[in-house]
Amino acid sequence: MVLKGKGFWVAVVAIVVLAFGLTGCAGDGDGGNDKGQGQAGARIIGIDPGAGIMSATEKAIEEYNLNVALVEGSDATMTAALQDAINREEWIIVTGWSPHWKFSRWDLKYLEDPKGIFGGDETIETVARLGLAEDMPEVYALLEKFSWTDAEIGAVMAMNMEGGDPAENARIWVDENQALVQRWLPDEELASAEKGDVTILYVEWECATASTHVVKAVLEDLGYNVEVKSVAAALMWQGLAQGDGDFCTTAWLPLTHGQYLEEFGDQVDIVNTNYEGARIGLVVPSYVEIDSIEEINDNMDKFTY
Ligand code: PBE
Repeated sequence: MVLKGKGFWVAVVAIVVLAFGLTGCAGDGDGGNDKGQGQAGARIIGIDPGAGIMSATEKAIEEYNLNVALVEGSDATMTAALQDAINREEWIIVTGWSPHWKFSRWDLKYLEDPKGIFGGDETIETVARLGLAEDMPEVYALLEKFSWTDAEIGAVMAMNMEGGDPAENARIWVDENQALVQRWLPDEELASAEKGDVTILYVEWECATASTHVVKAVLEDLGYNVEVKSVAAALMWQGLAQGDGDFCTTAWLPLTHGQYLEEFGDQVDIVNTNYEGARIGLVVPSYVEIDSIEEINDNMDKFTY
């Protein structure tokens, strides 16, 4: 039996460690596709676990009997994965929704959902804590009027997509869009002499980031001191129910946040619809050659992302 010297084993260990280290780095540089480039087997790139679209997707996986894993992440990791897959024309499925800037950045499509798991048209609602109407009538009156179109929220989301600080982008947009902003402003007689502190709760979804910071900028122009707090979806609803925040501009109904409405509906104030025609579903790049969720199982080997 030949015994190797200490130096030999040190070298072996070093090579093994180095090899693992290098593979690990290559994986990271890949843009986070830990499945490994080109490996078959579908998975759905999801977002934060409390998002309504995540529970809807879990339901879809069950109802369509999909043989896929749902990966948790965030809006930001989902769009990074899309970018990464599209760069290589790999087949990828993500949890997708509109309004979102991803549809102006890339050519994408919703997969048909014949079972209707993802619902139909949704509205985005402004929801306040109970008592805000009495405590801050001027703020409440603004919330009753705040609503905008796809083009309007789209313009703000596009600025955020390009980069920069969402608060600064919203400030610029509000300054440049005074015609619309004036229509949201409360009647003069509601202007309170005593302004105060306002806390807006939101989740870091692009649409929510855009609307939250725009309303913040408008309230600041009215003289309020505004704090925006990013939280998990469940904590946004719970926070409003408990009065930890004053309002949010990003409650999706009837389906997406239906479970939260059921739990907290009688402890909050649904103030106004601020956006119509929102939608959630499973989204793929247009080059993916299937059109329906029902076709996923038969094309498993093509989903390499
Ligand atoms: N979204 C965006 C959220 C609501 C806003 C569709 C990702 C959700 O699924 O809860």
